[in-house]
This record gives sequence, structure tokens and C-alpha cells, in this order.
Amino acid sequence: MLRTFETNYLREVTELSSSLWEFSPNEGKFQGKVYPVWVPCCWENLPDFSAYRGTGSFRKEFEAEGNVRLVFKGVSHTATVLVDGKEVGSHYNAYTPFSVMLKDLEPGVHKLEVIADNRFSEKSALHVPNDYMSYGGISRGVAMEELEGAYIEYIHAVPEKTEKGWNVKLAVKVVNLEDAEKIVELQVAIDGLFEITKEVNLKAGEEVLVEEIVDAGTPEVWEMDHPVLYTICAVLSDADGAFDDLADRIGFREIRTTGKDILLNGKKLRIKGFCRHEDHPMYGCALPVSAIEQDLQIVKDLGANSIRTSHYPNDEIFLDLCDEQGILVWEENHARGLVLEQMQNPNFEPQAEACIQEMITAHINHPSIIIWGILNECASDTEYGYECYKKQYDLIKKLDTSRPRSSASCRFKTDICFGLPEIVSYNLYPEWYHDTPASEYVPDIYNWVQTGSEGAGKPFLVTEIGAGAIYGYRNQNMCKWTEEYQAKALENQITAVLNQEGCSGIYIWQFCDVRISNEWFSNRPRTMNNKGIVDEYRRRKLSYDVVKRLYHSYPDFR
Ligand code: ADA
Repeated sequence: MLRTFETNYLREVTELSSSLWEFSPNEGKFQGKVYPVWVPCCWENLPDFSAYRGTGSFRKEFEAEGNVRLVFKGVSHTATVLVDGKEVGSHYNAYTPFSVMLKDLEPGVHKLEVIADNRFSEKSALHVPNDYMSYGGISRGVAMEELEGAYIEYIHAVPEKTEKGWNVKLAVKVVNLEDAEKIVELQVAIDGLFEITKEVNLKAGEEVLVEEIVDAGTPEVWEMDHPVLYTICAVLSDADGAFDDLADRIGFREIRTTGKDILLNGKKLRIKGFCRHEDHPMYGCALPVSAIEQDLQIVKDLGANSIRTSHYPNDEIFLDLCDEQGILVWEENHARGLVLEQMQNPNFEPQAEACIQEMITAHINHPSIIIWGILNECASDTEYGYECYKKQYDLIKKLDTSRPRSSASCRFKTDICFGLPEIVSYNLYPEWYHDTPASEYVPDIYNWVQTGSEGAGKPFLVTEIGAGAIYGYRNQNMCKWTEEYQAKALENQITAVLNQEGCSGIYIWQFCDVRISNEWFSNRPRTMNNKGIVDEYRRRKLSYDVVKRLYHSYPDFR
């Protein structure tokens, strides 16, 4: 399953994931051994490969002919794609989708091989030893599409509030696969709201972006407690009739900032959220829908209204579920704690900017996404860092003007980038990494922003705050790592943040305990980040009931 709804009725699409493939490591003592695996799959979940850093081949046969497009929602972390033994594509970064076009494929059965590589090296500026795990494998869905002479690559449909209702800013990308000019008819519609038809002249091999602002009348608004979704369909036709189609979903909601407030449909939002890694002891980062859904049920039980996809774009199925359930999302490009030297890796900027381009191109229609984030805790206190942040914020603005931008900083009173985004965000750990009471530390940082930075007068978010606890470690002495200590620290932290005047909300670090890279941080007990309010098996710690009580006691709007 790649989405929670049908995206094509005309186009022939075959899911290649949700099935058995063959896996073989390409190095190490099991090199060449063949294992049956169910894809999506992280090899770390195979008994012999729990700490395997290397390359591995995933093989599958498929039957097709003509113009065939292979769609990969995520391969961790670098993919090389071969068909019938010939390299046909590659991609860096586990967390964004990519596709490979095979033109005029001979009829018959073909051999697909995906080589995944999870090694660390200078070539990889974003996947580095870190406080989360870079897994190896085909971690998200794979599909095979059999296309005609032209196809619809994407529909971007961004709702805009107007005096009398709503418009939709449309951008539909149409691709001509033939070596001859093609005239096609493009029809785009949302049942009951609008329908437009345009003739599109496609030169040989040309890609065309068909743009239009259409009046969508007065649709039902997407709200957290009433997340109404509309299906938008695009159809390509020629003299012989309709031959390609694509459907997506949108929600009519407005997110904007004014003064120190974040307004969702004109109301002052209070974010009560969690930072969540895509991580599970049974699946690695390849969580099935059932596991994602279980996490969302827990998030809602806790009274939370938002999830921050720390620290990378998430599987689109997660976003589909958030769209359907009215859960707000801060989605960010892939980066965690890269110091200046790491940002100066020549691969850093192109890889970070490619991640933004791919993230927004793929996810722009999701109403649940309310904030685009970048560069978690990178070197935003340096001139070079400032240039990188500016380029990436500018790129987001070029791709999508409908959402505010931000970045989670840990550069406390030295950050020089707060003049760039719409929202100022901080990761703070009073009562964990230092013993300053949260009730003193949060106002101190907030006041510095208002008096000592270019972030003055902007919305202010705490994008990380929390403490560690080892599940099952109970001790009335309440020393650090006990569940009792974490519960007390979170009580103080959440109260300090949500009572802070001018603060628009909080993301607790973090939802669940997660695996970290063995190579990173020896002083993480269990080689895990243990700051979850549930452990990796989603078993509740004492802090669960504290967070639940507090989150339910603060309304979603200020
Ligand atoms: C940072 C970082 C998180 C995590 C956290 C921690 O804020 O953004 O990914 O590493 O610290 O647990 O210390």
C-alpha cells in the first residue's frame, strides 16, 4: 500500500511492495546468501543483519511492456536500481520518493534489482552516525505503472481563502513520452466544486506545467475535529478517449501567522505535540500502516494535536492518516545536529535542497502539514550556516507560499537566523541536560528572543523538551533515568511552556524510545534514545499519564 486511497482508475498500476522479494547482502560473511523478505523491509530486522552496514540487493520479477515507471516511496539510504542487469536509476536519502522511467520496454518478464546502501561516508552528508538509526532496505512502498504516450506526473492543488469562499491554485505536470508532438485534453475536477478542461500542446519529450487558479466556491473547511477531504482528479484524453488519470486529496484550510500567533482557519492555535521518529523494534523504519495507526491512536489518547516528523520527511501513508484524522504535522527536511564542518561537506547543500524539493513536490497537497521545517539544530549561529538556512528557506518559499517556515534551534542566545522564518522554534532541555528549572529557563530564552534577536514579535514554539527514562526503572529517589524523574520533569516543562505568554505550543521530545546508530553515542543507555513517553514497544512510562492530563487540560486554541 502506497496511499490510503486509490490514485488511479485508468492508469495500470501494480504494487510491487506488500509482497515477497529476495534479499542478498553484497558484503560480509553472508554475502550472496538469499533470504525471502516481505517488502517494505529493513534488513536490520533479519537475525543476521541487526547491525549490518553495507549494501544489499533486493530482487523481484515483474511483467510489463512499453513505457513503464517504477515508483519508490523510500529506499534507505542510497538506492541503485537495475532492470535486467542494467542500471536505470539511483537516489540518495531514505526519506523522499523517486521514480525511474523505462521507455519502450520489451514485452515479457523483467528482473528488478534494488541495491540499498546504508553506509556512512563523505558521499552522504545527511545520513551520518546520529541520535537515530539510518536503516538499510526498501523501507517504503514500490509500484510499477504502465503508461501510454503521455502521463500526469503530479497535481498540485493549494487552496486559497478569498472574500467569498475559496480558490484552488492548480499546477498539473503533464509529460509527453513520445518522440512526436501530442495534443491532449486535460480535465481537472473536484466533484461538486469545479471542473476545468484545457487543451495542451506537448512537443516531443516535453514536460508541461499547466497552471490555473480556479474558483472552488464554498467547500467545507478542513478542521482538526472535522477533517473534510476532497478528491481532485485529473484525466488526459486524446482523439481515442481518456488514457491516463491521477487522483489526489486536498483539504480547505488556511494556516498563517500574524504577530505572535499561528492561525488555523483564523483561530489562534496551541500546538500540543510530539516529535516522532519512524522507528519500531519489529520494523525498523519500515512501519506498516497498522503500526503507524497505533501510534496515531496513542497520540490522540494523549490529547496531542500535532506530530513533528523529526528529522526528515515521513512516509506519505502517515500523512494520509493525519489528513483523515485531523492531526497537524510539522514536516522537515532531513538533518539532525549537523555542525559547521558537516554542513561544509560539498554534498550537504545539494542533498539538503534536493530533500526540500522532493518533500514539497510530493507532499504539498496534504492539509495536515501546517509548517515546513529545515535543518534541526544545525549551525544557525555561523555566517556560512546563515547562507545555507537562507537558501533553504527561499527554496521553500519558491515551492510553496501557503505555509509558514521554521527551524528547531539549539543555538540559544547565539542564533543569527531568526530573521528568516515566520516562526521561531527552540529545542530546550531544562531539568535534563542542565538543572535550571524550566519555570526559569523557558521565560529567559523567550525574553531573549523578544529583546535580543530578529525573532522578536514572531510566533514562538518549543520544538523539543523532555527527559530520559528507562522503561521499568522505578525508584522513589527520583534520580535521572527513573520513570519518576521523567514524569516530574515533563510536568514542570510542559507547564512552563504552555503557560509562557506568547508561546504557540510545544513538541515533546519524544513520542517513543528509538534505536540510535551504534557508531554515534556510547552514553545512550541500550544504544537507544530513551526520552519516549512510551518505550519502543509503545509501553507506557509513568510520564504518560502526566502528559495526558496536561495536554487534555489545555484547549487546541488559545
Ligand atoms: C536534540 C535533537 C534530537 C535528540 C535530542 C536528545 O534536540 O534534535 O534529535 O537528539 O537532542 O535526545 O538529546
